[in-house]
Order: sequence, then structure tokens, then C-alpha cells
Amino acid sequence: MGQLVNGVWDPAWYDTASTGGRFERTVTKFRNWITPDGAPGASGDGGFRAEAGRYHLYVSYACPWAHRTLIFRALKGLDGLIDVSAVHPDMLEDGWTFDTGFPGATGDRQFDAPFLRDIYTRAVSDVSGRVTVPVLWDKQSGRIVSNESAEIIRMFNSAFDGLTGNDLDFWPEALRADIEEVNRRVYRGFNNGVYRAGFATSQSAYDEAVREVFETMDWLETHLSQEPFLVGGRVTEADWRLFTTLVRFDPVYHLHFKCNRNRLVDFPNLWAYTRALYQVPGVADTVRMDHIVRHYHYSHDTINPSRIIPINPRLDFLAPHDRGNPRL
Ligand SMILES: N[C@@H](CCC(=O)N[C@@H](CS)C(=O)NCC(=O)O)C(=O)O
Repeated sequence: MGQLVNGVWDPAWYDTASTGGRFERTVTKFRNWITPDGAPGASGDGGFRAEAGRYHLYVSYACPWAHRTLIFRALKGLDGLIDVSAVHPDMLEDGWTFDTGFPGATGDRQFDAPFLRDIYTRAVSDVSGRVTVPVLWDKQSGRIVSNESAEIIRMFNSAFDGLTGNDLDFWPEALRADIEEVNRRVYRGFNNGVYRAGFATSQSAYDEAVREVFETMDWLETHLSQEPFLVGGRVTEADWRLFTTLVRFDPVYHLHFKCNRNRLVDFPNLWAYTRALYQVPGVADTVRMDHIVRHYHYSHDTINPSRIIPINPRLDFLAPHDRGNPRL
């Protein structure tokens, strides 16, 4: 994987030499918001009004951040309003590509471009930075609305409600402070923690990251032994943000990212909770295990140079669980 420098592709891998072997995620660039009336959102420019058919979502089924946006699109009834292109799971010297030689890789359904980077340079010809999924594209202005999943899911949570009549709310006002606090902890120790463990190139950076991963899982296990979901006894944004890392844990992070003190299935509450979320109608279709397993093991040749895809555990996400019928 590489990045764009003034609109030109540079195929270099993450530089951890300057950070003591630590993987440091770069800050996201496009931070506009879709709103019901096109008024500006929390950052960026206004002019992005919620309209059916106006926006296009670029995802990788492998990516936990893009996965969040697919879950919100499904649960908020946006399938018919926002269409999707899915990249090929292999992310090699050209970054994400629109190669269609893998089941479910759709190609670029808008422009038939070969690479995801072409979508970035189409928006800003001299753009610099990483070429990441998800990307929310505005067909009307030819601009990228946002490439920050945490913000795209907040837009999807409410901006289109007037068009869909779907008022499920995963970010209820009364729970926002608690959700933010849980999000912070889960992001650092778990969502990004597994990446910090997996991409570390020094023992100390790995040790620090992996310790935080399991401290966070221990804390989650205790919390979920007392409550069915993370915040307020109901399913919120915090749960979906956690879910996309949990679902990848045993197939990928345990082995490939060396997070192997325990497996997810060793935590009875966390595992039951994962199954409960998986079984919410609409969610299972967003989980493409073939893309997940292929992407990580094939793409990261600094971690797995032979590119052998391991056999992987058999996980029954459809087994019964003890969380009742999740309240959405
Ligand atoms: N902050 C971004 C992060 C997205 C991200 O890092 N996506 C990864 C895939 S899992 C990616 O596209 N990486 C390509 C790269 O870093 O070059 C978000 O949450 O939307």
C-alpha cells in the first residue's frame, strides 16, 4: 500500500522507523457532512443535502471501518438510496483496486476507474495522503463528502430519516456522553489497538499495544456480564463500532496481528454479544468473511510474506445467545 503525494502515487509502506516501531494512523482529510437541508455539519462545507441517489459509498468488505458504514446503511434502510462499490480484497502496490476478479468485488460502479486512488484525484487533482476506505462520494458536486467512518455513520444515523421514515437512533441524545467515553476506550485499546499490535515493528511497541488489547477485552467481558450491551441497555453506535473488530478477531487478529493471549470464543459474554449483534436482521449480509480472511493475509507481506491463507477456525455466529431480542 502507498499514498498520494500531490496527486502522484507513491507505493511506500507505512514508515514506522521514525516512530520507534509504532504504527500511527494518519488524520482523515475529507470531513464534510450530509445534513437534512444541506446546512454545514460539525466540520467542513455545507451543500450536501440528504437526497435519494445522490451519494455513492466506496467500501472494502475486509475493512472494519468501512464495515461500520455498511451496517448503518443496512439498518437505516439506505440500501435503495445510497449505492455501493466494493474494492478487491487484495491491497498491494497500487493500494485498493477495482479489479473484479473476486466474488463480491464490484468494480467502480460510477466511473469504471481501475484504482481507488483515482476517486481521490478526481475529487482533488493534487491531493496528498493515504487512500482509504470508506469514501462517501457526492455525484452532484463531484466531491468526496467524507472518508471518516465515525462521521459517516453519524450522518447515516439521522440525515436521511425524513426520506426513509426510519427513525432507529443509535446515537440517542441522552446516551451521547457515555457512548463517547466507551468509543474512546474501545477505539484506542481495541479497534486501533489490534492494528497497533499487528503493525508494530519493535517488541516494546507490540507489548504495549497487545497489553491494551487484552485489558480492553477483559474490561468488556466484565461489563457485558452485567449488561446486555455497552451503553443504556440497548444497541447503540458503540456496539456497532466494537462489533466490526470482534467479528474479525479469531479469523484474523488472533493469528495475523499476534493478539493471541485468548481467542474471542474464550470470553463467554463477549462471544455471546458478538453473536447477538451478528443475528440482528441485515447485519450478517454485511459480513464477508471471504474478503476479510483474504485481505489481511494476502495484503500484508511484511507480516505474511508467503501469502499463505490459513485454514481458520470454524465459528458459528448463528449459535443461540443469551442477550434476548436486542432492543434497537
Ligand atoms: N479513519 C478512517 C480509517 C480508514 C482506514 O484506515 N481504512 C483502511 C482499511 S481497513 C485503509 O483503507 N487503508 C489504506 C491505507 O492506509 O493506505 C476511518 O475510520 O474511516
